[in-house]
Amino acid sequence: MRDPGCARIGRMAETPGPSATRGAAPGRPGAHGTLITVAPTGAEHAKADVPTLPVTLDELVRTARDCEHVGAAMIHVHVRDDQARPTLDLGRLRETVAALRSETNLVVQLSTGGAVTDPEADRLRVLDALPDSASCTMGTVNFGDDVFLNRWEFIVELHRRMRERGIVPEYEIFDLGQLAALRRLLDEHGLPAGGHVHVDLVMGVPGGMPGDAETLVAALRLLPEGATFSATGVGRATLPVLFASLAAGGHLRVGMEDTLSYARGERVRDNAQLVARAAGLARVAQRPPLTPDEVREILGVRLPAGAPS
Ligand code: KMH
Ligand code: ZN
Repeated sequence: MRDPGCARIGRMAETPGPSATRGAAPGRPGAHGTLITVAPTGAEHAKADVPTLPVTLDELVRTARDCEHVGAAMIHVHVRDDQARPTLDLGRLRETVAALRSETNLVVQLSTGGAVTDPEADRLRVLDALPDSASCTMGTVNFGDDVFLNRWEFIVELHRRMRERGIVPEYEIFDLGQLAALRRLLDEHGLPAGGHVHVDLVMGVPGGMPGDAETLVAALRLLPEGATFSATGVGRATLPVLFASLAAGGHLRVGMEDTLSYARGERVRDNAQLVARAAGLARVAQRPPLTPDEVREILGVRLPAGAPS
């Protein structure tokens, strides 16, 4: 039997017309304010090269508190092992989710993207840590000199398990064709947990879509109707994407996962510096930072079944 969500999704999957384009205006849910997500660590940078990168649980919790204080509402988390290497160890992920829940009010999102070398089984197991939200990348993309592999069956399995557990996905989009894949996913497998579609446009990865205003606008007409979106510009795309997203009624993801340079010739001091800048610009745009509880309401985030509160 087709999922009850499919009637609505069937309409979404039609070729986007003028009404989908109109949806890009500040009429999107939550567009009176700005969801600021911090992505503090990632899987790519080495602690030896970036000594201020938060890699221990203590460093992560301290960063999370500082970022919440200056306007973040969600945290996108990659964890590291004792040698500061990326890991998807389930015990460590559970401990991290618990610590962030007890020390902050942030919406806790775990990465299922991991590092480019992580096997699918380990990436799926991330969901057993029962975060509020998890990333779900909508296709394979060249990633610098590497390949970030996301097969169709794997994507469907992530989506299915998140629905089962009540974890709200953030669909990560590295290239425009991945928005067509998102429409197919929703059409064939129904709305995600929470009943709302939220997308993050990850722009400026070498191998993916460029990080500029024209490409962001092109992405908007491919978004499912009623979806919200954040945008992330990697490296030198950070500021063009931030301004374009704010102007288009979108939300922001910032952090040291994506950005290590604050200005020409100036290294980022810490994640809170990037969040504070995003929050200041969001206020200037008359779209001040949304609180974590406002974000829960917009994205449909509830504590996943079985998760310790
Ligand atoms: N580290 C990248 C290979 C995600 O977190 O879901 C993938 C990534 C996306 O960062
Ligand atoms: Zn990530």
